[in-house]
Amino acid sequence: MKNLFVLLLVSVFSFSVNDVKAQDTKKTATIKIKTSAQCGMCKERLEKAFAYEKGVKKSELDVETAVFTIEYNPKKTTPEKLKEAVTKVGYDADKLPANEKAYEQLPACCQKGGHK
Ligand SMILES: [Cu+2]
Repeated sequence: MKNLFVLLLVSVFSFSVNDVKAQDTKKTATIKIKTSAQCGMCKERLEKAFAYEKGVKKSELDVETAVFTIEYNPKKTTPEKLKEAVTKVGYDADKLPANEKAYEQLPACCQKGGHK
């Protein structure tokens, strides 16, 4: 009887472990943000900033289209927070305007219209 109880306990435990694994696969979401980035320096600046951004797993800016693709953990951050983080680096994020102070600190070639 005692053995049966232990067996039951073990199977309940392994079920819950499987549940955690199932959730793991859903831990990543992707967002694409249209930014005002201009060049390769902008790309480096944004990707470097996002390497330390909470919940971000991977980020990549496409210089041609200025679209910033971010893979993130939806439990740790939100699209709103990610967009705000982009504006804090000095770039527009979709409809959100860049943080003025951060924008002014960008080299001239990285400001809007710097590359024409
Ligand atoms: Cu630039």
